[in-house]
Amino acid sequence: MKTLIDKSDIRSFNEDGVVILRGVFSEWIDTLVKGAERHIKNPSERALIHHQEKHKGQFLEDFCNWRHIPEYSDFVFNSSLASIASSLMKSESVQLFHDHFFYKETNSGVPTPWHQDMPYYCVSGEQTISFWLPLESREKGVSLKSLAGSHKLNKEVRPTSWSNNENFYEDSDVFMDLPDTNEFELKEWRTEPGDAIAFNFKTVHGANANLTNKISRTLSFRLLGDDAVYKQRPGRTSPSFPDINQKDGEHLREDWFPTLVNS
Ligand SMILES: O=C(O)CCC(=O)C(=O)O
Repeated sequence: MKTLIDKSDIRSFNEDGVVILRGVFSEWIDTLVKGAERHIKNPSERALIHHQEKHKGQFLEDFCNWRHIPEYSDFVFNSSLASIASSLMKSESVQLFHDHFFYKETNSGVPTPWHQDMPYYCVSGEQTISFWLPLESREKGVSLKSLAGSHKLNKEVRPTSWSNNENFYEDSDVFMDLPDTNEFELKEWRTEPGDAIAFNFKTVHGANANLTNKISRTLSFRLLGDDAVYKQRPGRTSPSFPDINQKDGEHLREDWFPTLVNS
């Protein structure tokens, strides 16, 4: 069997907090495109729509759909996703956290601001990973951009609401301001369907607006490693799990967040 990742990928993921993996999911693209097409016709009640006055296109994001989109669950349970995650995170166990869909229509004009994912989540830990999978070819300027090493900041970056840039939580003193992005090495790549950008939940990342005449569909799959545990946040998280009924420090409940690997 072809080795999908090597030691230098593992080193980059751990040192930079982000790595590009070329062609690792090529054989899954038809399945995921089919899932995305099904998804666009039937977004969940969690879906958010972002729009900017002067641009005609919309930017839709949606979360946690693997249970009702069979192509997504096929990918989660039957692809190499979990085994790659285990190697990159150096974790014996891999648990599914959630899937996140980004659908940007042509000329949708809404950027994804610089942010870390972790502070929006009811989770803490060092062993976390997201896989960002573009379903079309993406020029570097409309691909994911990340700040190398930002996963090692000693405080979490204050989360904001993407629609109005206001603080996401009322009590946000425990967070730091977004650091000067120019002080980090920028990691961004032209990407093709089948490639994945893997990054830690604490890596600061963002994406420019889609001002092209091509649609842009991306799936991010979020996974947890050995040391990831529940963390109560000072308000509603994104995605939110209102009835989760867990305490700080507990492993996330298996019935909602299945274990994919436990070696
Ligand atoms: O593709 C995008 O616009 C942003 C992706 C992102 O923020 C993520 O996957 O966490």
